[in-house]
Amino acid sequence: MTKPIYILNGPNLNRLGKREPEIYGKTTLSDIEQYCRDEAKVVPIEFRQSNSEAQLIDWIHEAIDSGSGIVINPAAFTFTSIAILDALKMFSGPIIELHISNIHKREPYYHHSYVSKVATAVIAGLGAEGYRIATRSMMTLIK
Ligand code: CA2
Repeated sequence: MTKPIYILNGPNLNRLGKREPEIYGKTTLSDIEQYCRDEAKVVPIEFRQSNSEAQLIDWIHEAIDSGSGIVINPAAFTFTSIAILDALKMFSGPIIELHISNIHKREPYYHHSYVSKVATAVIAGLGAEGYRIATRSMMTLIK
């Protein structure tokens, strides 16, 4: 039985499609979940979102025990959370850091990612399509 790919989403991403469509597009997180499931086909996906740092860390621990790969859009925790970095360091499989927007084109406080220190790859600026690409790439990485 293939171990699941964890696709974890951080704070405010549950509001996607509802504001700032010029930056984040009009696609909702539930549309994105469907893109990932369609792309993954028979590979199981654990698609989760939380506004809580502690919850995200608990899910990373779950992935350490039961997951094959982690795709993570940590949202604002990207730039602040050494706790998420520490949790990801314990994961032995591939990690894809994902951002809908190109964080490097934005304000300076979006330029330094802690998560990039442990990411196998980083995707930024491809909009919701980035999730489809991340899912496809993760399936290659876990083979
Ligand atoms: O581009 C991304 O995916 C981000 O990770 C999104 C974060 C931001 O802090 C990062 O710099 C880049 C913010 C997510 C805010 O969520 C929204 C949800 C709906 C509408 C607008 C923002």
